[in-house]
Amino acid sequence: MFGDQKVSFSGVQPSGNLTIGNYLGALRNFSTYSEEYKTFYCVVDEHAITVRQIPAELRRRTYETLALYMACGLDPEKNTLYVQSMVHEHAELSWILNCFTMFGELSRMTQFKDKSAKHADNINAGLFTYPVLMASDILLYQTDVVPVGIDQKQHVELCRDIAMRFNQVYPDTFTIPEPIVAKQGRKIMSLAEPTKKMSKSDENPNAVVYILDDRDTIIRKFKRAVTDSESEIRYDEAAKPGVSNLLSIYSCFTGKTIEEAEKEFAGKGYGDFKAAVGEVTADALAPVQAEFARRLADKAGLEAQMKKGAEEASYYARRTLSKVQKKLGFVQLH
Ligand code: AQP
Repeated sequence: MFGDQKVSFSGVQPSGNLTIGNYLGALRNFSTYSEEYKTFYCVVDEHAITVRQIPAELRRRTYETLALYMACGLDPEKNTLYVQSMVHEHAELSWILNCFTMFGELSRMTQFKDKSAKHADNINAGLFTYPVLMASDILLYQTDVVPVGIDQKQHVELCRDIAMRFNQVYPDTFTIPEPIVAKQGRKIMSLAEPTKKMSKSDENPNAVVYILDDRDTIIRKFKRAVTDSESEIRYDEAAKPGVSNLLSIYSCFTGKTIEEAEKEFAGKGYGDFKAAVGEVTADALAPVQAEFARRLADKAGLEAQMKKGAEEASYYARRTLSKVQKKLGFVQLH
């Protein structure tokens, strides 16, 4: 909360091409808050380097992610859209909050366990303390709500614990944020291994539908999606993870309930069903892709937005960081 205005904050890593998981679980929900809340949406490039990145690709994806924010309906006049590394307070608060976060807490984070297994040759300290930087991102803006997919809920819960611990020692410092996890699209699964989350860094491109995939590619990927050896189109995550994931995606893109979708496909084969999921996905993404292309072509416009967004964000970030430094006993020169 800043003054009497509630705050929404979230971020997306430019660590790969964005997927329909990122879109349905997070991005498309960001604009829900644009009218009533003060909103900060950040391209979290500092998080992305916990895994090795190719510099030219990281740079390109940073522009693309910002263009996608706008293409997903985030008006830069109503939302503060910026790049994390351009606001140095994120990294500074992160150091301070490291001193308020327990080793045991970080060891329990599921994403750390998953990513350290996947990148066994590079289990760096940043991968371990990633949730502290994320807590800093959120707490700098006195955030009330954090719209995220279910995989990030554990990190927002840790952020709450860190904030409460800090507030206990230094009262009234941080607003305690709430994770907001959408009912639909909270965890879109891989098309190749539907018990695994769809991730932008997945090495198998057929497992993932990217927001920017063309229509034919989208339809082809859905046609190849792993299902099961039955023939019934029914939602049952445990017994039929592939079909259930496709039903969720269909329901997210059409606005129909799962029950309505099940009825619509009763008696139909998997082939028709998969083709229909591909069609509705391609239809829904077409306007986002067109707007993305328009925004991306205007490099100077994106850079002007990066500058403006960083200036706006810094104003709020500085206020919180100064408050924290003062409470801690750091000397303030005026
Ligand atoms: N499969 C998903 N279903 C629903 N929501 C998802 N999100 C990610 N994958 C899914 C949500 O997207 C937002 C941005 O995610 P992120 O960039 O911060 O990183 P992540 O959660 O680690 O996402 P990825 O795609 O799996 O990235 P990589 O492969 O780099 O690790 C978050 O709100 C997230 O919940």
